[in-house]
Amino acid sequence: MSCCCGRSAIFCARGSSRRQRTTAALLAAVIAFPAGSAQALPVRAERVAGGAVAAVDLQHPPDGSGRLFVVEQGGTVRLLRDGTLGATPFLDLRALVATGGERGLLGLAFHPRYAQNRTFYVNYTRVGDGATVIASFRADAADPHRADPASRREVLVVAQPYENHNGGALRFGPDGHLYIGLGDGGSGNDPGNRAQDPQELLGKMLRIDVDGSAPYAIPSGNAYPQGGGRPEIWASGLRNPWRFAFDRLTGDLYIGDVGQDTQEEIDFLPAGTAGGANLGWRVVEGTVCTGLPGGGACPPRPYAAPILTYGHDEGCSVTGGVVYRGRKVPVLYGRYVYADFCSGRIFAAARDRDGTWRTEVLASSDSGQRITAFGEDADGEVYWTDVGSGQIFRFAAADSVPVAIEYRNAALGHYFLTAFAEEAAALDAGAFGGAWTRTGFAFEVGPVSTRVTFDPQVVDVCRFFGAPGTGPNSHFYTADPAECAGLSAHPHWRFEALAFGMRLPTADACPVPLRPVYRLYNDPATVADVNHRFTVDGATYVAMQAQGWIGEGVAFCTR
Ligand SMILES: [Ca+2]
Repeated sequence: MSCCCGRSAIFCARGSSRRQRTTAALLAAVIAFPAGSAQALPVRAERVAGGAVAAVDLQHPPDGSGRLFVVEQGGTVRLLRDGTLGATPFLDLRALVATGGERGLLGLAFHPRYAQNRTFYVNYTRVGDGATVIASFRADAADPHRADPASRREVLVVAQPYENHNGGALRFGPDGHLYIGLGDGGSGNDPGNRAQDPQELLGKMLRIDVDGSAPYAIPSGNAYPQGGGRPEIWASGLRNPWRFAFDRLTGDLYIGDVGQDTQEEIDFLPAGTAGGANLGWRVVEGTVCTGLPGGGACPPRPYAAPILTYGHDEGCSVTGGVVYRGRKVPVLYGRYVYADFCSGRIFAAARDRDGTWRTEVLASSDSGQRITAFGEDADGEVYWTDVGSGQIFRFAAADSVPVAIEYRNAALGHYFLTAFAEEAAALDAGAFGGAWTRTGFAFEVGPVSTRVTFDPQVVDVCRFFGAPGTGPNSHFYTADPAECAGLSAHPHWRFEALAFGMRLPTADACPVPLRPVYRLYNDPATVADVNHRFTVDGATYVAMQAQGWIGEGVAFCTR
């Protein structure tokens, strides 16, 4: 079996026959939405910088400096500040790194206490034998924009039998331990069955304690505490986990595992997952039994199934991404964004209430991009690297469309919507008694007393607050002028604001391509605290009624 264009994130960047877009076209690039889709999220690509050479990772140090660091495959790490990549590298490992194809300087992770210890870790394939090296460095004590080359310490070296499938990412988990993703060693179909071999580090997710004894200690809770396998192994059955990341809010782990010939997959290990998960390769590729001998039968042996897969009709090499936790694109909040390197598609996935993962195409193959990595800045804004053009992009809200963001206060059992940026910032900062958290639900609205871009027939929505002690403790939103006037005169309800503009439905329906926002409330006869809730999801609307909420029909229409 030949390898590997179509199997790996980087390899296709070299010698790909696929036509590259011109730089001029990319400078004007806006993520292309699928034509005619009413579900498309109002998101666009915003160019941040150009001039990166084979950028494969993008990380920020937790030191309050606001800096971004771009990892270039050839062996350099450069600072990205104010839209410019520094000419002088922060770190230059070109003399140590074997590069080309899937080899190179492949990953960077800052120590959680970087602000104190100036320590970071890199993952590269070394000159000579191409072995994977995990090494630590420190920033120069006198110059925070320069690493001290003399501070290099080898943490771990893993021999590589082939040039491809080196994995490459390394990340600190919420437990403070360093996670290292290693591919199966390469070739095709894992000829050594290494991913299922507990005595091999290849094809695994390792987990080590870099703060224990030097160069590392084995944390408790790895896959083989009683022996029977290498103690560094935390999870097995990976083919080529090129990029993986932890959700900064929840600590959940998402792994993009590059497939062989059939499926690309995203694996999900929620925070608190015990060591020892087996993600299936080479017995299973995505959800498909390969027929190759491995660790057990397929089925019935229970391998951890991916949450998301796609076939090679949509791409050929998954680039695992991150969960968006930024502020600038509310509709992306809580969604896992990832891409396919070959097709240029960008996806955004979220989990429904019933546990089903659903994914939307943010950018079609028209994006023309060759996306190798996603990364976050300190604020949770999400960037990505396009090796085709050497540019770095980030997500931005399309057309500055206002969005109503839903919050929940678990102590009050109370939902709240706001489209005011200042109010959202205050809630995020813990004002109003704290305990308000974003639910991840948001919908597009229009500005007050002006016309929304997507619809001319927009009215202002009144927001009321029912104070505790005088009746139901709740917020209430209505776009009905009669209801607005009536509640304004009511002794319990206090008018707060014109919240946002919305298109009203006609006969409980929204004109295509708009979609409905449903309103529900819970019955004061059955609960102590009365609440209103809005949702754009018809299934949620039905499910909440089954839980006792009273459906009031379509309140607004949104895009
Ligand atoms: Ca798998």
